[in-house]
Amino acid sequence: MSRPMPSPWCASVLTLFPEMFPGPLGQSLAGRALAAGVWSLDAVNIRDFATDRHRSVDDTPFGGGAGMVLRPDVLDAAIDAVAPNGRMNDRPLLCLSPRGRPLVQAEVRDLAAGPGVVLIAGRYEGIDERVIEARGLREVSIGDYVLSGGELAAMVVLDAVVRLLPGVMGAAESAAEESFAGHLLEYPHYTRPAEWQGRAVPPVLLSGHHEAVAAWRQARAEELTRIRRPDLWAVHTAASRTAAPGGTDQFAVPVVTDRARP
Ligand code: 9D3
Repeated sequence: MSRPMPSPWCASVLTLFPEMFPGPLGQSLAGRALAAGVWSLDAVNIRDFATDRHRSVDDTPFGGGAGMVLRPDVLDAAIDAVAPNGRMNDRPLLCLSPRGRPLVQAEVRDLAAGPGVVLIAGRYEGIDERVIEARGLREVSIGDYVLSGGELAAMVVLDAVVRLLPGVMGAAESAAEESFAGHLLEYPHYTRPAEWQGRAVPPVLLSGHHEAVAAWRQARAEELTRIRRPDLWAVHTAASRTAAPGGTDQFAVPVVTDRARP
C-alpha cells in the first residue's frame, strides 16, 4: 500500500507582482517538484490588503527624501494572511532587501530543513522599519548589485532551497553535495572530442590514471580558487590548518563570524 504523502515544504511570497510567480520556478527541476507536490508556492498580492479606495500601498518617507516607502499597516495585514500574528508560526519570515545579510548556502540548508518560508519581496525604496521590528523580519540580500525589486531575489532563494528538498535531486548528486568539502571552486570539465578547434584536452584526463586525474583536478580547483576567490581561499587554507585529519565539516570552521543574527 502507498504511504501518506508528506506535507509539502510551503513557500508564500508577498509581492506587488504576484503574476511574476512561479515564472522560471515552474520549469525544470523546481517546476517538476512543484507539480509533484514536494513543495507549494502561494504568491500573495500585497495590494489586496490596501484599505483606501485608491488601494495605495506606499507613502512618502518621513524626514523627506527620494522614493516611496511600503506602508506598515498594509504589509502587516498581508503578513497576517499567511502568518497570523500571535499564532504558532513555524515558518521563518524573510524580507528580500539590498541591505540584508548576504544569503549563504548554510542558510539555504537550514531553510530546506524547515517547514517552509514566507518571503517578502519589496518594491520602492524600502519598507517601514517598524514592520521589520514588530515581525522580526530577517533581511536577506542575494549579492552586491542593484535589482529593480525583490521578486527575482525571492526566486533565487526558492531555487536554491527547493533543489535540496528530499526527492528533488538525484540521490547520487545529493550524496556528492553532502560530502563535498565546500570551499573550493570546481575544476575544469571536458568531453569529446579529445581535440576541438585545435585545442587538446589535458592529456592526464585521457591517461586512465585515476590518482593522477584526482591530483590534477585538486590542483586546478585550488589554483582557480586562489586566483578568482581569495576570500574562499582564505577559508580553505584556514580549514586545512585546523581540520582534524580524516576530515570534519569544513563549513564548521569559525571564519564566518556574523551568523548569530540579532
Ligand atoms: C539608493 C538606495 N537603493 C539601495 C541600493 C534603494 C533600493 C534599490 C533597489 C531599494 C530596493 C531595490 C530593489 N532590490 C531589492 O529589492 C533586492 C536586492 C537587490 O537589489 N540586490 C541584491 N539583493 C536584493 S534582495 C532584494
